[in-house]
Amino acid sequence: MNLENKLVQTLGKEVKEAGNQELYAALLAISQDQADSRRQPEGKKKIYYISAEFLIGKLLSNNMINLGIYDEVREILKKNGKDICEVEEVEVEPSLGNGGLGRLAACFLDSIATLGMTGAGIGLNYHLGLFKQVFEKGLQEETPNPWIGTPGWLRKTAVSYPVQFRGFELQSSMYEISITGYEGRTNKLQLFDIDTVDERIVHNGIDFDKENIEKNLTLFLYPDDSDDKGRLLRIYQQYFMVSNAAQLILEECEAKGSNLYDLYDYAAIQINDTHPTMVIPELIRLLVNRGMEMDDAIAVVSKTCAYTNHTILAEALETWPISYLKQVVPHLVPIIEVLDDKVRRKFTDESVYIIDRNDNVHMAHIDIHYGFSVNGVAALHTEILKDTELNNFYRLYPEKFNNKTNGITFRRWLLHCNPELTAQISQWIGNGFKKDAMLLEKLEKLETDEKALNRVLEIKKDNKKQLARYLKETQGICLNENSIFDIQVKRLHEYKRQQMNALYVIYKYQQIKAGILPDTPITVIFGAKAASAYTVAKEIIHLILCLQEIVNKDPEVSPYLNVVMVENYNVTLAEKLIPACDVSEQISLASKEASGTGNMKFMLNGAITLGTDDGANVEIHELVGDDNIYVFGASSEEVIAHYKKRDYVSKDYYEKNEDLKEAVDFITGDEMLRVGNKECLTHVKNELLNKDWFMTFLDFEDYVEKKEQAFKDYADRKKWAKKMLCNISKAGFFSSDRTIGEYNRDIWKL
Ligand code: 26M
Repeated sequence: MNLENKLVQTLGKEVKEAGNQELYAALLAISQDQADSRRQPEGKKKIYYISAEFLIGKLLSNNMINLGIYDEVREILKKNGKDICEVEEVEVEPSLGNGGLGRLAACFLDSIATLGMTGAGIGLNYHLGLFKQVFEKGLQEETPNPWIGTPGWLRKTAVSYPVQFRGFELQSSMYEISITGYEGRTNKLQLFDIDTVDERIVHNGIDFDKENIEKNLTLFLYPDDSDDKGRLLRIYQQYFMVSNAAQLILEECEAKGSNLYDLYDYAAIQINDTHPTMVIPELIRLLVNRGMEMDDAIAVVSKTCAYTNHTILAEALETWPISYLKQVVPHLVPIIEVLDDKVRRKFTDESVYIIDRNDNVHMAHIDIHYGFSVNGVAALHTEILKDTELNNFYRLYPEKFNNKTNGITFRRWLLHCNPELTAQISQWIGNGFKKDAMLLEKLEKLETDEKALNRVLEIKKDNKKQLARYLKETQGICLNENSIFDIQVKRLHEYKRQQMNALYVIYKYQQIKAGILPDTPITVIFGAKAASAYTVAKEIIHLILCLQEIVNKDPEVSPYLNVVMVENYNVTLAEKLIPACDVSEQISLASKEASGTGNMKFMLNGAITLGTDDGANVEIHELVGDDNIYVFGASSEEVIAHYKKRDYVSKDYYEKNEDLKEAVDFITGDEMLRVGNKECLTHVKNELLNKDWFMTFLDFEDYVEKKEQAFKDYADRKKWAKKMLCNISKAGFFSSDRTIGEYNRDIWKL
């Protein structure tokens, strides 16, 4: 049956007569059917990607693209007076991730299915996801983000396992979401849950009783871990996730013929950061329960599990007091003690012990000793792990360490989010790049083609108009379409240095006030959620919202400079913002951003990076060369040396640089205090003056200089278009298909 008839049949009425809600339901049903029909037999070995986060975004368009029916559906709708974009709006985005780590997991699932590999994602079914961000009186407030609708992509299965905690047992329910690859196979994202979770216990924003595990276990992604109850709940979640994973994996492998001594011939388990680390002792426990000798169990599990590190920030490396583990999962504690004991017998260096002298369990240490692979997520990051952060482990196990530079799926981050650019690229170089991203290099030859350069600029202009329309409709925000769109969207964190960008805004505001006007008007756009217990991060949001108020309402300044902070930045908004971006802000303190993946998405869509030599920016820099990126700031070596010597004093820079001093003082000046909260603003300012742990002041001068250079260069449209084309043509390396190919070649070996 052709697609249009099928749609009419599913709708039970003519397309013309259907509302967007009905169209969404019908297209969902059709896509589900087609995805199901692409389920192929499983290969002998399967990759299990265990992750506490899968930030998958809306699925309708993505799935229709991957199924090859998107263009036809769009035409059918159009013919009937319907707009596919409005149908897309009906879907609620699942917010099952914080940021880069969760989005990476989602891109990986797409690539695993696209490359035809047998694999599954395993995680948790958070009913209310991460919080939804609303701004009230210049401050971030958090509200629940319910996403599980009917109809939806999530399907309940009959699969269920018992999970033992101290004093009680919970029975799980497994849910599934089909992951269909681009012209590829269909795999599953398997999310575990319990039937007794009760959304009604949430009140007053996102508050709830942290101790009622039967009702709260899978309510939210990572509840507040600033207090003990929140941290305990997190251990409940993590163990629930991995116990289900372990039971599922053993069952599936046995069904395929494994005798469990050869588990690693049937399964590769990728541990995404340390959140799933307890899968190691849990698997050992289950194997011993089935009669295996402890040493054999440890050997088998060690050949099955591989660990990915996503950060060097000490505060983000998980350690759990052993007393917490005893409270939640006492049956794992003896296993962890055996694992620690073996380490102590073998090595004298205390820093590699699993349980330290304060009785804290270092989760990453379990992964490194009892996994067969440890990888970082960008070349620089892996080098820093080997040379400093994990050097003591690298010297013990050099063969385990390897790099896997992150990647992004081009289906979502080009084909779906930028259809105009995609169609144009297809016209220029054919469709091959959709499966082999390196073919984008063919665009290089167009860098001298005047018509092509103009077309690239025209597409960017169209995307800026579309973003302007969307933000007007959804958030009441007005954008100057003729301005430079300078965008920083990512989680709010001091190391990512949104505060440095805010200081630039103040600097520019003061310049304009003094009559020094930019060649082209500038719009600085921010989007960021702050962790609910992260006070300084929330104060930085307040700072930006105050600047938005002051700058945009100043008739002398607003024709030249605008500040916009979008509310509730998420995958859906990213898909609109990124194609419209001119300058991509990637300004973390060198050595602190493990990789970044937004940087890759912006580059692919023709934005020019303004960034430090950090994370994957280093690799972008190498690919495009000095002329097609704006790099500034101290190198990672310099930064690491400052930390070592403890010789960085932010006040010295403040005293020396007049522009910086004026910008910093502005934070608590009269204009700000008229619109903002004195306590908040004073605190931000004092943090910078007295701590500035992420060395904003160190890089400020160079940042301003390179940013001014970029804005000046923007006026030479032809030269700028060349830079854009260069960035697009070199982005192929950052396809997650490449990354997953490497994981499979070096680690999983499917
Ligand atoms: C959050 C709040 C307060 C203190 C620390 C954190 C925190 C920071 C980093 C928690 C976890 C962190 O690491 C995990 C993570 O999300 N890492 C990101 O992983 C992405 C995918 O590999 C990378 O692209 C990002 O650079 C990296 O930050």
